[in-house]
Amino acid sequence: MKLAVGPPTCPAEGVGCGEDEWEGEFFPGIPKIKYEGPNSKNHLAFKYYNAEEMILGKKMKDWFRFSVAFWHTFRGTGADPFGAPTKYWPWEDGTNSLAMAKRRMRANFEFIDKLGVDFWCFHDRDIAPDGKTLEETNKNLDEVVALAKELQGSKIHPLWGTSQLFHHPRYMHGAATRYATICSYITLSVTHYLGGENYVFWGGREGYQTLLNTDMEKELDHMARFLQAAVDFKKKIGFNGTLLIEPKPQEPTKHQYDWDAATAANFLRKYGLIDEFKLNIECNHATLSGHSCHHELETARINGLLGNIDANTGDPQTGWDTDQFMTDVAEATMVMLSVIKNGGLAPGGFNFDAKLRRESTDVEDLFIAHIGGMDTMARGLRNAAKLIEDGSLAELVKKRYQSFDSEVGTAIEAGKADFEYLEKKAIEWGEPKVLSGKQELAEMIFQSAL
Ligand code: XLS
Ligand code: NI
Ligand code: NI
Repeated sequence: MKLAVGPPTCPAEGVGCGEDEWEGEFFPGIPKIKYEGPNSKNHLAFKYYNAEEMILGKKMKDWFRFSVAFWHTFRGTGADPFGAPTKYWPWEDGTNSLAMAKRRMRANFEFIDKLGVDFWCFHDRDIAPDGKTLEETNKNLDEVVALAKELQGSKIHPLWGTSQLFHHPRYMHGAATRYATICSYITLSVTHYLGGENYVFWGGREGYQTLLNTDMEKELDHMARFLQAAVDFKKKIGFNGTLLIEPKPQEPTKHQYDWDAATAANFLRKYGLIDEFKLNIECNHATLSGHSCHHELETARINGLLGNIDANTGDPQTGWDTDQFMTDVAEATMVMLSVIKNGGLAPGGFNFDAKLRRESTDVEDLFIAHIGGMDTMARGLRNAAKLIEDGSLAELVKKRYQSFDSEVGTAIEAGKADFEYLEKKAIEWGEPKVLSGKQELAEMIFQSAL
C-alpha cells in the first residue's frame, strides 16, 4: 500500500501540476471494508457496524446514514497554529489548482466506495478553488460539481452542503452580508443539484469579540434576514432538504450567536423561523458550550429540532474543537438513546466532522479513523437497543414521576391545578414521602449494557 510520501514538490499554482490523470487506485491495497464481527483482529474491517443488520426494526445503515466530511478527509493537512502540514497524501501535488480539485474528488469517491457509505458533506471552497473574481470562482465550482455529479452515480448523495463563510478576510466581521448571500445561494443550488438532503449554516464569524463595538440586536436581525432569504430561495428552487443551524459557542469568534441548541431554538422562535430550520448538533460543540452531547441532542429533540449530528468528540483536557472521531462507547450509547427516541435522523444522518491527529500520517489512517468511528457508533446503537429492550431504565424513570399519575398529578399535567387547589391538597395530605432519585442504580443499569 502507498503511504504518505514527502512534501509535494510541484511549485507553481496550477501550472503544469496535477493535470495528468491519476493512474490506478488512490488507495491501492485497501479493500472494500467488510463486517467481520467482534472477534476480528483486522484493523481494516468492521467489528460492530453491520450495515444490513436489523436493530429495533431498522437496518443499521439507516439508523446512521454515515457521511464522510470532505474538508477533514481531503483538505486536512495536519497543520496547527504552531506547525506546518504533516500530511502529504500521494495524490496531492501541493497546489490548489482546478485539476488538483478534480483529482481529489476522484479520491473522495473511491474512499466512500471502499468505506461503504452513501453520503458525503462539503463546503463550496473545499471542493473547488477560489478564482480571481466571483465569476471565476463560480465557474471552478461548476466544473468540480459536474464531475462530482458524475462520480456520485445514483447511490451517493451529499448528506449536506454548506457555504464556507469564515476563512476569507471579507467575512471577518461576520458573513450575513450581501456577498455571503450570493455564496450561500450558489452553494444551496449546487447542493440541490447534487441531490443533497440538507443544507447547513454554521456561523463561525457570526458573533462578537466585544460588545463595546457591536450592536448585537442589529446583528441578530441581520442574521434572521439572511436566513429568511435562504428559506425563500430554497422554496423558489424547490429544494426539499432540511435547512440546519449548527450551534457552537465560540471558536473562532469569542461569542457566537448560535451558542447552543436552546439559544438557537430561541432565536428561531423569535424570528418566526422555527418551522423552517432544524439543528445540526456537533458533540464537540456541545461540550464547548458546557453541555454533554446527550443534553444538546435532547434539547433539540424535545423542541422538534433534531435534524443531524456532526459525529465527533472533544478531549476532556483540551478546551477547543479538537474534532476527534468518537471512541467512547458510553457517550455513543447516550447519543443513540436520543436518536432512537427521535425515531432516527433521516433526512439527516451522522457526518464525521472529525479529523486525524496531526501525528497520524499514513493513508490507511483515514480508513482506520472512520472504521473506528463507525464501530463506536454501532456499539452505541447495540447498547441503546439492549437498554430499551431490557426496559429497567425506562421503568426507573417512570417510577420517578409516578406521583403525576395520582389525582393531583393528573390535574397538574392537565393544567387544572391552581395554587389554591394545590394548597388545599398539601394540607389534606401532609408532608410528602421523599423518594430516592436512584441515580447510582440508573448508572449501574446503563453500565451493564456497555
Ligand atoms: C466548525 C464546524 C464546521 C461546520 C461546517 O467547527 O463544525 O466544520 O460543520 O461549516
Ligand atoms: Ni460541524
Ligand atoms: Ni466543529
